[in-house]
Amino acid sequence: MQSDSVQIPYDINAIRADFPILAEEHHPGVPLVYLDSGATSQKPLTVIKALNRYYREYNANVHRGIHKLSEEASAVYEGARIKLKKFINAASKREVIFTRGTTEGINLVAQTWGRSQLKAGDVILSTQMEHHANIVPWQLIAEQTGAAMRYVPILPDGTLDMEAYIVMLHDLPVKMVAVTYVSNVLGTVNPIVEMARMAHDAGALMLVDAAQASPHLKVDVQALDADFLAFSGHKMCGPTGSGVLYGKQALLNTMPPWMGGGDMISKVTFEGSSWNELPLKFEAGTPLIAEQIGLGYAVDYLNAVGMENIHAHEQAIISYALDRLVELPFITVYGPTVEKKGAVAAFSMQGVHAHDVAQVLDSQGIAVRAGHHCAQPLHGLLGVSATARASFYLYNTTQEVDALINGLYVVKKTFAV
Ligand code: C6P
Repeated sequence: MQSDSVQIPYDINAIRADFPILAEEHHPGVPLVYLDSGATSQKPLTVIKALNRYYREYNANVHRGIHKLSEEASAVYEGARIKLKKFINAASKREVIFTRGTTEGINLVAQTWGRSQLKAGDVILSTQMEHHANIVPWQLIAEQTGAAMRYVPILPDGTLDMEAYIVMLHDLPVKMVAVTYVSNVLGTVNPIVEMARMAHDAGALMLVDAAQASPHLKVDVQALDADFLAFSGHKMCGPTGSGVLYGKQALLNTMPPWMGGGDMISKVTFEGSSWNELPLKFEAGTPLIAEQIGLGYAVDYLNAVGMENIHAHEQAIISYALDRLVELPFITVYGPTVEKKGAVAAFSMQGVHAHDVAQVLDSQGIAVRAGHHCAQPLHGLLGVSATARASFYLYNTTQEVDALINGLYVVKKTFAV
């Protein structure tokens, strides 16, 4: 199949022009084919300019000064929070806690909700397809509280074993279900609405790792009925160091703070302290001001393109990529078929290590990720120590998929396999 058979529902050239790095050469004379947005996305000019404008025109600390600069910085920073609230359809801006990203958000819940609620014998139920960020924070708190970790198995097609999930919820004293919305390796899109309903029926809470969902899908926390949901700004056109933890207000109110310091307090004496209102109770110290402001601009950008359009475009790209990859008998692609998959294709090549695949692709201007993608237990189940991964975003084209396929033939020839 050739690339012109796919209809792109929006002006891909105009979108690509918004991302200056895409016009750069990767090596002299070799254009960049960026297929690593799962690791971090590229940034549109509006976000780059927003960072520049903050530092040039109104750089000041927030929530502190009464001078004009600080008031302006505070207003734009809090304005970003409102944009994020709308983006995920939270009921209140108090439910939007700014974090450095998904990892910090999950650690926050583990160390505050977990520390105050878990006890010996309780079960934290995660899955076999999680990123380390949704395993290790729970292992740490399990060790500290005596709670136990269990993992919902995956089926051979790379989807969750929902029957096993139901049995585990029924048989085990599960207090928290910690699940990824979209797997960063398999691309599996999990049925979060159904899983949250089942978790709640069993008396458990649900935390959703939305790191690979918020850039690509319309995330509606009220429709999902997630108790907590964490994501990273840098994967959705925003700056590194930006991100959000969403939590239901009633839960956040009962949780003790995590980090202590400035901004998170109401009153401090030598004898003790009391806490600020939400969300500041969980935002100790000077926050990542420019970064969260930049994330607000990223949300404006994604909204302007339209999350539905982005999703449709990516579905066309991943569908085309999967069709082309199966043409290559020396490639194994992991994860479900396109109906249950996000814009991620992790694969291995017979007889060639993933790092070598990535290196030869890189020499042709094609940037993919290679390794365990911070999902070592999953790779253990797949029976490989590493995979190569192409991950797509709103600016990728079918021509870039063709470049990947041609590049893989070059890899095959290079290693004579
Ligand atoms: N995955 C990848 O290449 P941070 O690092 O906090 O922004 O995001 C962590 C994280 C959590 N969950 C999932 C599903 C993820 O994919 C990631 C980040 C990147 O796959 C970097 S390891």
